[in-house]
Amino acid sequence: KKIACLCIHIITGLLIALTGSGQSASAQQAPAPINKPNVIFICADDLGYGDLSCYGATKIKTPNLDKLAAQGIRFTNGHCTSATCTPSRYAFMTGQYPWRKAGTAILPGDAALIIPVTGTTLPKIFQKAGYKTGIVGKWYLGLGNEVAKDWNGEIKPGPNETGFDYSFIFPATADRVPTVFIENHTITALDPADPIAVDYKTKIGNEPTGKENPELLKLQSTPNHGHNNTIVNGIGRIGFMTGGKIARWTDEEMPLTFLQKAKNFIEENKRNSFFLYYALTEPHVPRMPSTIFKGKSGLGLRGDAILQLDWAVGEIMKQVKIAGIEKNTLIIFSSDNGPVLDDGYLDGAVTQLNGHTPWGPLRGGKYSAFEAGTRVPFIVSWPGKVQPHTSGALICQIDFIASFAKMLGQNIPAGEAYDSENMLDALLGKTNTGRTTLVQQGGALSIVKGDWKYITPNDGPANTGPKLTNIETGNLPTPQLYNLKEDIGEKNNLAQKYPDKVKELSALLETIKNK
Ligand code: NG6
Ligand code: CA
Repeated sequence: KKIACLCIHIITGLLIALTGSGQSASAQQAPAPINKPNVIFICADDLGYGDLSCYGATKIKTPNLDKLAAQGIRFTNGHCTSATCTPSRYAFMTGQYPWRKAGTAILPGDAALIIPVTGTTLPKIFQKAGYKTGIVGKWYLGLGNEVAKDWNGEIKPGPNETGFDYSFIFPATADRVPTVFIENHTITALDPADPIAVDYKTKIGNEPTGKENPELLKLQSTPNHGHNNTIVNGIGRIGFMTGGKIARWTDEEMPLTFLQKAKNFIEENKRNSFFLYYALTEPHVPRMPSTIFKGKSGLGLRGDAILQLDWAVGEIMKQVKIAGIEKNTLIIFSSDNGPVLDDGYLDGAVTQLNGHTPWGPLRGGKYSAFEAGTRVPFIVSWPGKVQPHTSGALICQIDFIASFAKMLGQNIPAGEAYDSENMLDALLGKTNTGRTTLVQQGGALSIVKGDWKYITPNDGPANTGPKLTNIETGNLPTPQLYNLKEDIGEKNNLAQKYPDKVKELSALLETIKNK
């Protein structure tokens, strides 16, 4: 009997350790008050405006996100600032347009931290208001003070120094080494006898690479893209790594680990106000979802990854419900940039597209100045508080800082986060009017004002090229002007017809640039 009893204790202890629900009743505080709702920002990676059924997709079904949208606000003019990841994330973290600062473009996987450790950040706004803050998922804003760093010790500064009480991340992208989890400052499950080293310039160690040993790959890299350095889990990566064998995640379990960590964070903090930034990796390359999702969408691994993403969002919604905090939890769902099909691997995204349109009615995609680069799914749900509807308000993730500062009565020091505008009323559906202007960053900068969009002249190629991602960049050596209300697909360049409009918008852009 004693042994049985002990067993039960051990099992309970194990369950608590695994699920993180070990908070004793006496230690519990009151749940988040209604004026300080929990905020969960779920950010997908490379998900397009047309990738969800609630945004018009017919070849794929995303029931959980459809439900989130149906119970909240579905924004049709919601944006990230930039058509790639790092600058978009820099923008919502700092409230500043990324193109103001050099070094905010796509980073190598060993880059140093690019977010200042002093100064306002989105999570710090919540921290100052007494929230517990956490990030789970993709980081990609650099780590440490130097590129050269010891990955085997404490790795900082990083998310914990820029406003997160808790962090469970991978450093860069899933296609870049090191393919490990970092919890707070240290790589998880790292065996000191097998130290890890990373190099982005020259090969280190003696592990096979995609270039030398393509026969070892389970997912072929697309020729010309690279993605042919160290092979991890049968997939060629960008960058070289050696060591840390046990610590490496496999692609199939990595998103599930993130999901569990996100659920734990919700469970552990259900009695106080919290801010969780849950940075999903789907459907970014390499698309290698958990095996139960493989082949389920009929659209190749990209579609399967979207099904997994939708499921994970449903799991978070369930967790919020189980925790009993549905009525005081605001969930935002969006994406860090627009869609891409072939971003480096032969994963069926192109060959099995089957008529799916990840960009919806928009032109371009990831890397593009056209709308599909930065206009992304954007959903806000807060049951009981936010009335379900569709909003055409022009809003951007960069506005989170000023909006939540307003909600929480926090001041932003002068000169900080100054590109962030208070859009709280739009985010909560009290108005369908948003920003009057927004600067968008593809390769070229664009400015939107009202119905008009002006794309600055740019000498870059008009297409990333059929041998690469094959996306229209929006580059043109002459000005482009579109009326988005009449021409959402940006087909009809009106620059010659309305030279005054071009002048007005280009002058306005210069003013904003010089701010
Ligand atoms: C590019 C990679 C692409 C992807 C992207 C970052 C090549 C040819 N392409 O440089 O595969 O990793 O960087 O994507 O290396 S993002 O969504 O994180 O910005
Ligand atoms: Ca991205």
